Amino acid sequence: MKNRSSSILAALLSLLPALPSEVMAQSSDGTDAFHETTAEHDARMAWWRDARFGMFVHWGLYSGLAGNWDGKQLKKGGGMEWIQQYVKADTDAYAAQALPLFQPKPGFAREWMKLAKQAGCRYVVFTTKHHEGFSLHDSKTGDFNAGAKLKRDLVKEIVEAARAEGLKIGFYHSLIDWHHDQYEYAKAKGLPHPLAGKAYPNGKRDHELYKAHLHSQVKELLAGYGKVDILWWDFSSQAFQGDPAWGATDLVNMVRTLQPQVIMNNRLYSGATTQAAADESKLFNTRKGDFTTPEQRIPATGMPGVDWETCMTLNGTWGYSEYDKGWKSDKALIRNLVEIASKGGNYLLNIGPKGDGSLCPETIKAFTAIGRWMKVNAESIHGTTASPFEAPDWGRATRKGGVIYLHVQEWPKDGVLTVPMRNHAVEALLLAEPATKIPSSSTPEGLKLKLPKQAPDPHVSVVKLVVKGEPDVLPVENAASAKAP
Ligand code: JFZ
Repeated sequence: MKNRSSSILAALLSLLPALPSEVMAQSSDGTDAFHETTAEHDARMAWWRDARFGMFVHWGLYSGLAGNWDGKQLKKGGGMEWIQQYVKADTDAYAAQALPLFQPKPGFAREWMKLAKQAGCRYVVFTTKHHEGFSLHDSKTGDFNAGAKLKRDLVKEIVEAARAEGLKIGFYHSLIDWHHDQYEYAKAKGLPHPLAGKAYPNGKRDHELYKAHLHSQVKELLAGYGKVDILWWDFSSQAFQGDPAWGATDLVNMVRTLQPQVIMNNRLYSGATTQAAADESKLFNTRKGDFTTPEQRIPATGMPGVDWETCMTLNGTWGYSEYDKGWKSDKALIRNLVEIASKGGNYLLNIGPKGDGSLCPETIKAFTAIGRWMKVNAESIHGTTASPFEAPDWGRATRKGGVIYLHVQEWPKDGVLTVPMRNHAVEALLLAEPATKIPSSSTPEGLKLKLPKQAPDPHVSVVKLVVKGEPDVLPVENAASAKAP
């Protein structure tokens, strides 16, 4: 029987109004483990919002296969971390080919993290386990992991290398598992599995046992490696998600107990958003994750009030393929970073190291080019918020309080840049040539800046513009129509 004082307390508590500042309260469908105020939420998200740029790493047994099956190129195209799915191999056939080719050299992760650091990345998210089911840590749960197979703890090695460069740590963890013998792929509608449509080789399966495996490995990962800053789940379908699929409520509760400050994506409940949805920002629900993950694309506009991160490959594959030569140009990568920052999002740019952990020259070249640009222009990315105005013809912008960073992509032929704002300039200078002051004048069409003849950067030149007062923005049509005839 309940005692009298506790029932009085319960009665009193029920009289209290819901706190208006409380976001992500327990929902009726029990999907939420976040209990925090808006202020607490903003404090937890602060470093992530400032970061704007991170490195994604896809590295696992598929990396050694490098796009080959039976010793020859499987097929054209990307997504080679899915090779087990493409060839419909069971886990034994897959491991027999892939394991011997996965031979991490000592100290492999140091090169990744140095490359990320010099590029201006603030965080790194790496695959602790991809869909193939092979865990990179020394797991006591099962025997398909680096500890059991290689006598290594690759998660520890990667985390230590990242910390040595001062990078925040993100764990990608696949919910989908093509190895575990209790994963009931027949129930996992809408999710890939190499044996889909075939009977379970072991007769019956009990998905609850897979969930227990998932939870216990996540627990090892979150309890054993110090502070974890990001958990990047991957992925669900509408038909298979949340509690039935992954025991999401319990999983998130456990995660938040072990790592109260961790930031999570929403893929415990949703798929990869490779397609734009008309009401994308409205679909987002902070009860189901801290940020949403447009994949291989940049949303058409920003999503005010929604935290989002575009993840993208350098070529067409997440996991290494020796055949994929469709590398994005330095210009495209730098402009993507600028575009994403101008819309208030983060850019998570992928590398796919080889089976020995080394990087191909194209990967090094790409991140080095970004680093060269960031060395001059990082202050226009880190700690900024979205542009106060729509993208003008000449490029994009970001903002840091009273400072507007103008990312000039099309250098004006007449040397005059029109900024669609009524404000007066306090100061304007090029980040590449800070000693040269840029003359400005306020006109009805906007703020005109007289730029030097030559763009200092072949891809994006950045003007730092300090203005008086809140941005007083002109509609971009007006600013554009004000161009010289
Ligand atoms: C997922 C993974 O499958 C992929 O290997 C990679 O890790 C990426 C970051 O995340 O990508 C997906 C997931 C689902 C679809 C497409 C890509 N989908 O449903 O079309």
